[in-house]
Parts: sequence; structure tokens; C-alpha cells
Amino acid sequence: MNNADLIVATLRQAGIRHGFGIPSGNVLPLMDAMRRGGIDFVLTAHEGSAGFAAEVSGRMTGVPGLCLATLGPGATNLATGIGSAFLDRSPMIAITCNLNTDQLGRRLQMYIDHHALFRPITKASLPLRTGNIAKTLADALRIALAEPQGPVHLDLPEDVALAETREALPEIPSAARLVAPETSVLDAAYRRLAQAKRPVAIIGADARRMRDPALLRRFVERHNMPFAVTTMAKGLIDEDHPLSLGCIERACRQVQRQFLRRADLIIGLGYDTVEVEYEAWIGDVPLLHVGLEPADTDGKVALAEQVTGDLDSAIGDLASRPPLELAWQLEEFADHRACFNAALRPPVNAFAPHQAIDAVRAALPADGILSFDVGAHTHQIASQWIAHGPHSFLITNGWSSMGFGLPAAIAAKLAAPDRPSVCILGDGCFQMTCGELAVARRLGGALPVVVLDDGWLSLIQVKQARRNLAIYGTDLASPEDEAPPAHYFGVPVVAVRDAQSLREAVTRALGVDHPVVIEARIDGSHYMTTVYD
Ligand SMILES: Cc1ncc(C[n+]2csc(CCOP(=O)(O)OP(=O)(O)O)c2C)c(N)n1
Ligand SMILES: [Mg+2]
Repeated sequence: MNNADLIVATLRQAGIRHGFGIPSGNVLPLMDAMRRGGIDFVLTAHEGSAGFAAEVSGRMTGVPGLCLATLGPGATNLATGIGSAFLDRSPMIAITCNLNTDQLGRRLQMYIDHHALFRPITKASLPLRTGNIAKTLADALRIALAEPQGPVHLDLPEDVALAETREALPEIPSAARLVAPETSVLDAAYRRLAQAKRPVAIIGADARRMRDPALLRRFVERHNMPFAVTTMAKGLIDEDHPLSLGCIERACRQVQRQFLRRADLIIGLGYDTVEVEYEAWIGDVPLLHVGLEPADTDGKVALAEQVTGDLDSAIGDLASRPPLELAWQLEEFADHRACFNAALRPPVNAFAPHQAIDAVRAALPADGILSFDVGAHTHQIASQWIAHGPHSFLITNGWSSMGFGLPAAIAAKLAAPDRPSVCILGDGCFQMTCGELAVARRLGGALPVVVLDDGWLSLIQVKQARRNLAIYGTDLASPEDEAPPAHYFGVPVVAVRDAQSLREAVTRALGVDHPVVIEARIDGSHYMTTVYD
């Protein structure tokens, strides 16, 4: 057995089944060990996509996602995906393969200092060296899985990968729980809650890490408390719930802010300020923060109490306390939802983003998974889409990188092959990652890829217009009225020009065994009012 075999056996023992990446000669020993050792190598079109796919694999399965790349440019490409696992807090093992140990540090082709590159965007960047493989891997898994979770980088010189080893497999660490908050802290939090008449719970990205997300629903139902979510927390409670207010700080954010101003206490549940800082929307309303870590604020937020530590313990405790006596009326929430939904769907003269998004939602079953990308469409989708369950709404908000959507959909299909899955991309994002269609085709299975073809980098174009700047450098100049190509890399393309055809095309594409690109030519004019209201 060589060190590469030992690495693969350890990662497999930890539950890893796929590794995403692009090889070079230096990667071959590890890749061949993967073939022998039962971790499927998934060849992507770009290492950035390999990173995104590994990130989503990590968040969907709870087992660190694996990505690998060659040195230098492979490593810098991979960095974009690793950043997503860092800011959006997904467990990940990222391996760069390198020159031989005695060549490191010299002026040689493709060589750069990987540890310097990855240190700012990982929880740790560790060298793999002969004799120290098992311990380093155990450390890496433990660090990646410790809250807040994140990526660990490992650098593997080729001679180390090939060297024979007598090391035994390490003991595989499991995700360590944070300490449960002290009862006195929970008592203080409950006392503060009991003073409130109109509290609102805001569920944030870190709540995704709860072992039992049903505790969130138990909490809001126990106290009949309305709840809103941030983008990445959508689906932790079914948004069809009568207490649901929807997503904050995306399209029509002012409508949501208006409602939040009626609150006399905000309860952040697993709120991670990387999505949006409290001070952006909270005003003078006092805050009870229940998080993995202390609240990060500008110092002006009225922090009433905070509870930090294991979220299941904290929220489970507050969900079993005596029900609060609140002044809310249930109709207030239904009225608000109606108002929010109307604002998100202004009258239009041409096929519009909000109509396209509703059409895709109607075609995707409730247990389906939506992966999407970054742009004006993200804001609209986040506010408009009704998410019904955990891991059904895949987006990066902390890292907010274009190029996430398609590799996310690929990883979701591998993690949950039996759940219907749809991907929505802006046309700019599609241009950035369309090579990954070839990967989706190679892996097989149904995957409708809906491209919202509005002809613009709309989010940036809207910002130019809002700042009274010239509209410059944001036009994708897609040819009007031109039929799309018959296929991209063998993936068939259909064009749709209205909501009904889009809905039918997605339904059809969910019933075949290969991806289909559905090009929806839309008029993004309403973004000007919905995305920046
Ligand atoms: C890697 C990266 N580069 C640039 C940006 C800035 N950015 C955010 S959205 C966007 C435009 C996306 O265009 P498109 O995919 O067409 O979506 P639309 O805004 O039109 O819905 C850009 C350039 C980013 N978030 N990530
Ligand atoms: Mg666009």
C-alpha cells in the first residue's frame, strides 16, 4: 500500500464517495488510488466547479466534500470553490498534488506556495509527508467537521503519494458538537422572550447544521411566533407554514423591512451575518441572538441577550418552555405574505423573470431540489420561491460567486439521485460554466438547466442605472430572435418564450435520463423595481 492508497482508504472510511477535480501527471497516483479504493473521481470542466461541487456534497451529506487539483493554476482555479466552503461553512477536504518534496520552493514550472494561497480561505492548510499521513488526515477531518465547519487544504507531493507505507488507518473523527449553553443563559433568554409581545424569529444559515431542524418548527409553533429566513435557511421550515413571512433582504426587501419594524424583539436563530449583517435591517428593534458564535455587529445593534453554543440544545430548550403570550394575529401574516407576493410580481408586458420562476416552481415537485446561481435572478428566486424542506434550495450567499449553480446541481444529483432536481442560471453565469454541461451529461440522469436569458449581467446593469452611471460593459449582446444551438456538448437545447411552455419543458426534461438546456428568453425590466426596491 502506498500513501495515496492510505489517503483514499481513510477518506472512504470517513464516508467520502466522490472526489471532483481535474488531473495532471502529479495527480495520477492519487487518482489511481481512488479508482482502486472506491472513491469515484468526477472529472469537471473547471477546478472552480470541482470546489463548488465538493462544497455542496459536504453540505448535503454532512461528510466532507472532496476536491482535488494539480499545482499552480489548478490550485488557483480550485480556490474559488474552496472560498465557498469557507464563507458558507461546509466541511471540505481539498487536496492539491504537487512536485516531489525536494523540488518544493524552487523556481519550477507551475510551482507556487499552496499554503500561502489557501491559508486565508481554509480552516487549515497542511502538508502531507511520509510517516505523518494518518495523523494529518485525522486532523484534517476533525478540523473540517468542527463547528463552524469549513474547508481544510492538504498538499500532497508526488513522491509522498507513491511512497510505500506501513501506517495504519487513523481513527475517523466524527463531527464534534459545540457545548450546550448554560441553563442560566437560556433562562435569561427566555425571560427576555417573555417580555416581548411581537417577536419575530429570523432563521439563518448556521441553522442548517442542526441535527434536528424540526426543532425550529417546534419553537415557532410552541410560541405562535412568525418567522422569516435568510436566503440559505430557506426550507428549514416549510415556507407554506401559516407563520412564515418569507425571505428577508432579497427582492422587495423594503416590504419585509416594513413588517419587521412592527416587531418588538428579533430572535436570530443560527443567524450568520455573512449573509447580511444585522444592522442592515434591524433598526432599533432589540436582538436576542441564538448562534454558533457571538453576534458580529457594528456595535450599534441593541443586543438584548445572546445564547451561543450547540443550536439543537439551545433551540430545543426554548421550544419546550411555556408558550409565550403574544399580541400577533394570524391574519397579519397572511396579509403580509399576500402583499409581499404581489410586490414581487408587478404587471409586465413581456415574459418576465417572476413568471419564469413561478413556472419552474410549478413543474418541480415539493421534494425537488433547486440549484441556482448569482445575479438579479438570485434575489428574485430567494424572495419568490417557496422552499418546502431542508437541502432543497442550493445557493451560495456568503461567497456569492457566479458559477455555483451548475456544479451544485451536479453534486446534488450525486448526493440525492432519487430527488428531482432543477438548475436555474443567469445567462452570464451560464457563459461562465457551460462546460459543466458535459459533466452532467457524462453522469446521466434528468437535469433541466433553465437559462434565464435576459441578455444582460442584469444585477450589475441595475446597479449602474440606480447610480446614474452609463450602462457600459454589462450587455451580453445575445443575438435577438436567433434560435439556440441544437445542443451544447451533446446536451439538447429547447427554447421557450412563455411561462406555459417553460413549465411543460421542465416537466418533460424531468422525465428523461439526461440533462436538457431550456433557454427562457425573458425581459428583465422588472428587476429595476423588485431587486432594488
Ligand atoms: C465570480 C464572480 N464575478 C463577478 C460577480 C459580480 N456579479 C454578481 S451578479 C453578476 C451578473 C450575473 O449575470 P447573469 O448570470 O446574467 O444574472 P442576472 O443578473 O442577469 O440575473 C455579476 C457580474 C460575482 N458575484 N461573482
Ligand atoms: Mg443575465
